This record gives sequence, structure tokens and C-alpha cells, in this order.
Amino acid sequence: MKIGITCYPTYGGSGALATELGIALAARGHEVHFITYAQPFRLPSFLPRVYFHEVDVGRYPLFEYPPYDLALAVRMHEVVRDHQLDVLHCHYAIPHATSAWIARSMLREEGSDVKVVTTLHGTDITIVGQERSFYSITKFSIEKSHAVTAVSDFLRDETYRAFGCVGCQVDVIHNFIDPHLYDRSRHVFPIPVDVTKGRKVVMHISNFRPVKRVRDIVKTFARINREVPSVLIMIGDGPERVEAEAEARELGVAEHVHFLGKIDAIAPLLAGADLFLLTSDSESFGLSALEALASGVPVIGAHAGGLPEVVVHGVTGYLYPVGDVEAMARAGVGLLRDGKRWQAMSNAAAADARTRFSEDAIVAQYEALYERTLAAASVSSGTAMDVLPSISPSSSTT
Ligand code: GMT
Repeated sequence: MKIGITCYPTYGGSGALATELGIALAARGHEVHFITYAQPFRLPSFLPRVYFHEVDVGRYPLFEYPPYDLALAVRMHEVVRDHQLDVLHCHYAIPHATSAWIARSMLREEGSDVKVVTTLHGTDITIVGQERSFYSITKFSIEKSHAVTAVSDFLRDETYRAFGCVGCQVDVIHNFIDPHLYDRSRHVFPIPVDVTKGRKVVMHISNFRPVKRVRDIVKTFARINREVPSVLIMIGDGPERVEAEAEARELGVAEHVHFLGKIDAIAPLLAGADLFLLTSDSESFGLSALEALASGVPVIGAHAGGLPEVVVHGVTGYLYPVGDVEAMARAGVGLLRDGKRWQAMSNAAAADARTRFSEDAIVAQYEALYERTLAAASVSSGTAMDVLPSISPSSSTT
């Protein structure tokens, strides 16, 4: 198949997942075309059958807000037309699925077509998509996709609840890991020993947006550090980083908290971690938590959104109510002090991640979805909406 993938190229789970999917599809013989405004952060410079098409928004003095969605639609239209793509796979509903709908409308005017698959990742449904400014276009764009997937049961149910849905179909296809890459025995931990000084390594990776509650990460760590000599390695960057730095200073642990910034290759870092923290307000899946588990790192975090579908409480980690940093820290201290229990949980985490979220099985689910969508479309000469029933108006939210 020839597949176009549009995602946010910036540091974050949806871009990471979309890129890993594209790479895996190309390895299985498909032709993959990334269409976005910058090279996705996890995309290496060259891979066979993988192409990158940059969207140029240009500059025009009249535009205080350059219309990226239109420039994206134009690029999608060109790439589908010039490379005869079968499928446009949009990751994160807005504006990607909206632009795909425009590109498809242009193609149909010319007598050709493309199938649109949209994967919902999280805040496109739970936060941004429910804002008044975006609610109706999010709903429209989901409805106009030929197939829609969500990365967790939680996110599928939240889509039905928030956008109203009678008889519509959102398929759950979970995020995945490459078991070979996230194997702690394969890596050398790149952090110099004079940083850790024999201390336990607690880790967090995110884009430091408010939803991640990174101050709770520091609060939890500070409590752990009182009982167990440890360091906190913070990977990523974003608007709440300064708050996290301030929290570390206020709690007197700044010398043990290391902010490394945005790092693409996280497997070697996870391979040296003893504990991973994810304290988000809401987390539709928690790809970084899955990458930690696959690396044999138990996860402690918030019982929020789809995270309980990834972390098995008491088996591969521990989950507590959002904001309960005391309970999270207690669980962390107990685990870090008990080597035997830690090893059992580390083994269980690595095994469970491989059993339920392995790349091969999950990429095959996407391939099957593309094939179903193309087959359904080929027996139908009608509109996109003939393929799958659409979300219809019922409950509202905002
Ligand atoms: O939805 C977002 O906030 C963006 C996205 C990202 O790019 O970071 O994160 C979401 O998608 C990831 C990949 O599917 C999930 O693992 C994250 O849980 C999810 N983030 C939230 O729900 C906050």
C-alpha cells in the first residue's frame, strides 16, 4: 500500500507513535509518505520507502495567523495525486483530519480519491477538541473520516461521550513498542556515574505541558529522596519546566534533579532507570510509560484516563488518585528498598509490555484496518460516509 502519514512532528507521544508506525510499515514493504511542517523528531534522515514532504506555510503580511491547515490540505492533495496514495492516516484529529477532508474533496473534483483514517491520541478529544472554538470541527472531521481509531478504551469511550455517537465505530488500536529496542540488556546507560553516585534513578519523560503535572513529579521525588538516596532525571521540555525547576529548589532537592531537555533516543536512558513517574491529570494511554515498562522500569503514576490499561496496578507498577504524591512516594520507597520485589516487578513489566503491546501485532492491526477500509470503499461508489457509520449528534460537553 501507499500510505500518507500526517502528525505533529514535535516532541510528544502522537508524533512518536505515528513515526514508529510509518517506519514499521515501510519495513513491511509499504511506501510511506510523511506530510507535515518539519521532519518528525523520531524520523532518521533516510530509510528505504520512507519519504518526507514538508508543508510550507509561507509568510504573508496580512496573515497574523498563517493558515497551516490550508497549506497542509494543498500538500496532501499534491502528494496523494503525484504518488497515488491509497490512504491518508491522520494522527491527532485537528487540524489533520480536517485538512485531509479538504484534500479529498479537491481530489474528488478531479475524479480521483483517497481514504482517510484518523487516529485520536488524547487531548484532541479530552481538551482541545472540546473547546468551544474547536468542538464542531473536531466532530465533523471525525465523522468525515473513513475509519477512526483511538489509542485506548478510555479514549474511545470519551469520544463517544463527548461527541455523541449512535452506532458509530471507533476502533481501539493501542500504542506499541519495538521489543528489541526497549531491552535494557542491550544498552549502556549514558549518564556519567558522577551524576548518580550510586543513587537510584527516578525518571520522567514528557513535553512538560500543564496536563503532565510535572510539579507532582518533583514533589513525589523529593519524598522518595528523603528515604532513598536517588536522582531524578527529567527528559523533555515545555511550558512547565520552569515551575518544576522552582519546585525542586523550594523542596531543597535541586542538586539531585537533572533536566536533560529533549532527547530523541530514550531507550538507553530508560535502560538505566529504576522507577518511572507519570503523574498526569489525564493520560489517554501513556506511551512513555509503556516504553519504560518495556525497558523493565516499574511505573508509578496517576490512576487517570487510559493509564490503567497500560500499567497493571501491583504487578507492573502502582497507580493512585491524581495529586496523591504521598501514596506515590510511599510506593516508590517501598519498591526501591526491596530488591527482590523490584526485580520481580521489572521482569513482569518487560514481559507484559511485550505480550500486549508488541509492534508486530499492533502494526498488523493497522494494516488490517487499511485493507478493510479500502475494501469497503471499493464496493461503495458513494461518499466517505458510506464506509462506516458516522458519529451523530446527541450529548454535548463544553
Ligand atoms: O494528545 C496529546 O496531548 C498529544 C499527544 C502527544 O503528542 O504528546 O499525547 C497523547 O498521545 C500519546 C500517543 O498516543 C499518548 O500516549 C498520550 O497519553 C496522550 N497524551 C494525553 O492524553 C495527555
